[in-house]
Amino acid sequence: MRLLVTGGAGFIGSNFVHQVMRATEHQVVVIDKLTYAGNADSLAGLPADRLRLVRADVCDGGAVDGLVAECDAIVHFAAESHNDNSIDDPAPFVQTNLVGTFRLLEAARRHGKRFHHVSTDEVYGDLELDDPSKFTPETPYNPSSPYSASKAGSDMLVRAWVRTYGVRATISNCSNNYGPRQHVEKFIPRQITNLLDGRRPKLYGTGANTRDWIHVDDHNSAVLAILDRGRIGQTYLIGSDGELSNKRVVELILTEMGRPADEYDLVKDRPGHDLRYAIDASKLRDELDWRPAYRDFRAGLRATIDWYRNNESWWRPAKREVEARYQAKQQ
Ligand code: NAD
Ligand code: TDX
Repeated sequence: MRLLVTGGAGFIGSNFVHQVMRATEHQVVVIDKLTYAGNADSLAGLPADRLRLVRADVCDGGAVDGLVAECDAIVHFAAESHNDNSIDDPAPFVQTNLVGTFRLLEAARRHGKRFHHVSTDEVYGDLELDDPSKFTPETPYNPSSPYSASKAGSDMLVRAWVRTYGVRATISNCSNNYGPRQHVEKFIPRQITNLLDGRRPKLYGTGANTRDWIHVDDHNSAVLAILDRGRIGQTYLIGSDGELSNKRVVELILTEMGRPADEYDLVKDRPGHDLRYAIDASKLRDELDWRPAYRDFRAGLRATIDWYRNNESWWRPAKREVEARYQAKQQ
């Protein structure tokens, strides 16, 4: 197959391309705008005869049309992805996440191509800490931030293009990913690189907010399973039962990096901060027989810490500016 991977120079997209190269014989074209979040180095060393990187904007209808015409299937990762940035300036989120998805859907419709849309569990809003329920594909949409609202809107566009135009699309909504090549603005890489720089980890609010962590390779193996045998028009939730409070994650990072578990700072909370996410992935497991490979968060975290230790040249250029912006917001 010839896959068009949007956002393939970002965190999850680049790990997806690595996995496709390891586990399949597909050809890949990456379309990526290389925003602050994209890094061509994340694709370094992959076989040049199977991979092409095109620097273009998914909102550019002409560029998108030509690339979609040449592929068999589109896997759509490209997005503005950071909640904090969406609170500071929502405009690029509305543009890339809504208009970009619209352009891709129109091209998929014109050329009759298979489309997989990568989305987030944040479209469902949040759960109480003591609520025994988890998100399912039937949970009503209730997004909180400009980021999650723009992703919710993009999911709705996909659903409408399936029903009205018969576009052969699937959607996945995944929980929080961790692993190599994640931007230092995000929670886990920020704390690891803070410690490598001799700074203390920063927890928003009280640190009680809870996320459902999944290794990025497990997210991507699920995307490949859906692309291979998912039912058209269906939504699959991706998660691997990895619920942990932010405070617990910071304590684990500190311990794994040889520091006392209480050496962190509590900083200003995120406005509208979602309390808890939790995924029920039984549809994915039962229908597609998917299973996560990473069952031990602590082992995955250790490997992630090692990756940041060993790849300073990858993350160093972004670190100073990211921390200056957080500091200006007292975060
Ligand atoms: P990321 O910010 O690391 O990467 C996004 C990539 O998209 C970057 O390479 C960037 O250059 C590119 N991009 C941005 N705007 C573009 C545009 N207009 N045209 C072309 N390329 C553009 O994000 P990520 O964490 O890898 O997330 C990828 C996808 O997965 C997103 O759709 C996100 O909503 C979804 N998702 C992320 C998580 C998570 O935990 N990170 C969880 C669930 C779903
Ligand atoms: O320094 C920090 N301290 C802190 O306590 C940062 C950067 C974050 N946090 C908290 C906020 C969240 O509760 O940690 C949690 C995780 O934060 P992020 O890494 O910003 O992720 P989140 O907002 O949960 O969203 C992520 O998962 C869902 C991705 O960024 C989204 O793209 C994805 O859709």
